[in-house]
Amino acid sequence: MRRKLELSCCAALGLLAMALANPAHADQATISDKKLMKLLNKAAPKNVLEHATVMNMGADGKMHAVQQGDNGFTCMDPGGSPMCADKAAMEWVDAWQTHGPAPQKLGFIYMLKGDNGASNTDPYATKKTADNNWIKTGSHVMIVGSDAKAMLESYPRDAKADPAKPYVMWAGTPYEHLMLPVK
Ligand SMILES: [Cu+2]
Repeated sequence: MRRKLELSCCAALGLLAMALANPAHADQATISDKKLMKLLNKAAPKNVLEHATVMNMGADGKMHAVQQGDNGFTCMDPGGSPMCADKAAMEWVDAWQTHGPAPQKLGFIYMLKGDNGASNTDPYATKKTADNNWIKTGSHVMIVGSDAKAMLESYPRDAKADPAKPYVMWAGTPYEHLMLPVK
């Protein structure tokens, strides 16, 4: 049976990180490698995708490489939020998921197809509640990692953000990051 999870881009990434770390964590929908490539086509520029490592989850819950890349990007579509993340961004995801310190790096993520929605204030929320400031962002890119701190200072960091404009997500947490709409 196939089930679609409503996950934020970041919750989805975390899920992927967990799946990578723990193959037994197989509680999600799977898509064919072909469909994955089609979805990823809309999530990042063609050239980036062509040279990226592409990961997909099999029915057994294990991640497998659909494509081995050489440009430092990893592309995947956990929970219906296709994305391509660079190396530092993948480290950031891991830190967030394991509640560790955010890497002192700048990471970058393409999400040109948008996300499934996320809490703007709770990094660990997986669905909308009355008070978790759920927000859905269209085509965007993300700047992550603790080296982004100074850059984030000039952007709105309100709990209720306008996703049509650049804003800081998860402000005040170690995992605050910049959301930049591109359309
Ligand atoms: Cu995103």
